[in-house]
Amino acid sequence: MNARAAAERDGDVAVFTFDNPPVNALSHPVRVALLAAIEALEADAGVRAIVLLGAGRNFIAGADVREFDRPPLEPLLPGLLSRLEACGKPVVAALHGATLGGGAETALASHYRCAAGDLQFGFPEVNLGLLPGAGGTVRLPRIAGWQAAFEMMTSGKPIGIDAAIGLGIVDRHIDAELRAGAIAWAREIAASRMPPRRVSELPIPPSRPSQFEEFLRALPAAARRLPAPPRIVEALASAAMLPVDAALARARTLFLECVNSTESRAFRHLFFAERGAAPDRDLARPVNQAAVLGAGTMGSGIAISLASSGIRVTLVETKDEALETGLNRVHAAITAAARKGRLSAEAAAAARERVRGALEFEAVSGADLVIEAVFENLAVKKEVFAQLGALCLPGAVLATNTSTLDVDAIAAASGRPADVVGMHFFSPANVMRLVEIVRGRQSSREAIATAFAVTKRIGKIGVPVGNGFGFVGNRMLYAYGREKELMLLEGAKPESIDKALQDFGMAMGPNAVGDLAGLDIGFQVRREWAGRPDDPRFYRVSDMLAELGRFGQKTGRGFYRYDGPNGERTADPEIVDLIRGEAERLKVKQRNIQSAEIIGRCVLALINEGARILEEGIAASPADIDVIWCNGYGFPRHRGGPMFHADTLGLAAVLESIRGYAKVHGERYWTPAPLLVTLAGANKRFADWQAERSG
Ligand code: T1G
Ligand code: NAD
Repeated sequence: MNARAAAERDGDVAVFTFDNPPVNALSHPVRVALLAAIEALEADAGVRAIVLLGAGRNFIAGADVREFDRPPLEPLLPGLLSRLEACGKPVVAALHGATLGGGAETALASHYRCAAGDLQFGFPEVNLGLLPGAGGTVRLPRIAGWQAAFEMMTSGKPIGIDAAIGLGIVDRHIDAELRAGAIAWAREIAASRMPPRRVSELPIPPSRPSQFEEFLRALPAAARRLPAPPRIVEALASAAMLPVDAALARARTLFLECVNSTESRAFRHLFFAERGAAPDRDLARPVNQAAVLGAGTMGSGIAISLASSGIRVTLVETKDEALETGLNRVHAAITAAARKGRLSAEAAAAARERVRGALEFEAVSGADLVIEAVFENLAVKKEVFAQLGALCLPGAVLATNTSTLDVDAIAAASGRPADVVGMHFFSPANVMRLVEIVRGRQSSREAIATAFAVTKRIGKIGVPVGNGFGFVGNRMLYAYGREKELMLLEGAKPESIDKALQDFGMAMGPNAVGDLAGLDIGFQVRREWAGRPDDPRFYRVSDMLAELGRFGQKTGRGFYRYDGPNGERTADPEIVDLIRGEAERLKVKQRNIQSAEIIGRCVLALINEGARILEEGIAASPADIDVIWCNGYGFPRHRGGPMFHADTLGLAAVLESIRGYAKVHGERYWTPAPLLVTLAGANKRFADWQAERSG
């Protein structure tokens, strides 16, 4: 980061501009420059007031998160902001765009705050497993009260200009040119001889005796188990009970406890992994018109994302009622997004306008990008891509949303494999942020770059993966699911397996996920899977349920029953007998299985398969696997993803456990990946392997 931060004069007002692209993070050079400026400007008789401003799209997006893995360098932010607040001349913070974390704390340490309409003011530290460590827990409640401080700091969600004014955080809305408006106001303040208004000198707002216990109880159970959220409450409680300096010092101590926690390292690992550079950004082709083939579960979701992000979409179907169902789903979702305030009424109307339906295949002929989401059947997809190859514009990118099929075979059928890529969305496609971008043997750099550019434009995270059965996510899912299926046969109940993995932090247990996605989908895929293990126990329980028509939520029964008054999920005693019968038929002895074994077998199966995927180059880095599993499969973010978690456990310990399972359950599924053996033997981590490869 080439940090530039300097003061310039506008008559008797000095303007200090934070200019540290891309987000004006408060990196060490910026802090050094700010401290020097405060001392120089305070001593400069010609200066009567100081304005703080951010260059580019944001004021300040916070502390420099990259610096948290290095020893802290003076001046530290807490002390620097106390020095800013102590400045003898009025300091006006002129806010716009992202004003987050340390940026929000800088604003609160200033004496007056004005802002432009695009303000995003907040404390997202909790998303990084941290707490506001530079005075936010002391200053914000003095202005906005305890409830607002608690909500803003534990949700991590930013607020806009209206709410910021409503809470008294922002004193003045400048809708003209911000810089000029702030300078004029600063001059006004100086002329009025109003003393610097120091927030930390404001009275501590009253709090109820049980205020902070109530806050702790209000935290979701999962948040209570993490380091940061309870410490945010403790820092707020300290601010209510201790003098300012003691409260600031307590917040700093609690911050350091968080920054050194495994959980915060995991969150920070994902923060940067999710912002991995997209390849060949400048090779991306423009996409103004898209077409989506198939208006089913995925096609309609993909169309919603495209239209809501400004891209015109033609939704193509074969049958009238399928098209109508799809279009209704699209319009209903856009209306719901407007109702929830995710889209303004104008944006929703514009998005609806961008979607049109078609029953004739030729409707794809004008598209810059076609995303195919028809039945998961190779013959059907080959037929479709043969037509696309003939009909589409030269240079149009042809993407398939297949979950498991061979992208090279599909590409070959088009006759123009260079234009074909996989764009594997996750259900519901208008909600899930992940897209696996599959490079075929002949996919061009332009086609791949275009897929990444569109993925970013629709607000999703694109991860590059190689072509192979199930790519990265679904291939690992099969290893994870294999173990849960075997443990079902060995006597573990569906609800026990799901509870164990949810306690581990998975967003949802694998049996409940199966019922949600539809057990018929997986059954269909396994039937067509040439590489299916020749083992009668392999996914036998799911196959049996599908054969019995128990597809899950869509049929009211799967691993669970959904026939309660509100369709809620309940355990189904009948399932235990069904499985016992199958276990007897397969001569699988049933026993009591503990949570530790359930978690161990499922998670280590993930890690071992992940190591194989890295060896084969299907994933480019362990971090990519972590992004896929945390954004596509609900792997707990505070564990950083399967590969980061493996490094946390230690690869030697992981290998030893896998060898232990091999002794009990056989080497068929528990042969350790060679990469794992090598790294464990060298006492290295997956992160070291990645660092050596990226030089
Ligand atoms: N530190 C270092 N790098 C950062 C950064 C930060 N705070 N924020 C963003 N970047 C990098 C990012 O890695 C990417 O790099 C580039 O900037 C653009 O980011 C003491 C402890 C501001 C809303 O949590 O939410 O202050 O990939 O792709 O979509 O109490 O970035 O280009 O090399 O996300 O326009 C609290 C984090 C810090 C805000 C812009 N602050 N940032 O979104 O761009 S902790 C945050 C964001 C703290 C104090 C505490 C977003 C954004 P590259 P981007 P964007
Ligand atoms: P779906 O059955 O809900 O929808 C498929 C639609 O394609 C149907 O409406 C059908 O009428 C239409 N269709 C079939 N042939 C067509 C053709 N020649 N032209 C136009 N439309 C045609 O299926 P889905 O769940 O949306 O899955 C679609 C694809 O997405 C599959 O490849 C699947 O593997 C993949 N996928 C599914 C999920 C999921 O969770 N459902 C997740 C990721 C990827």
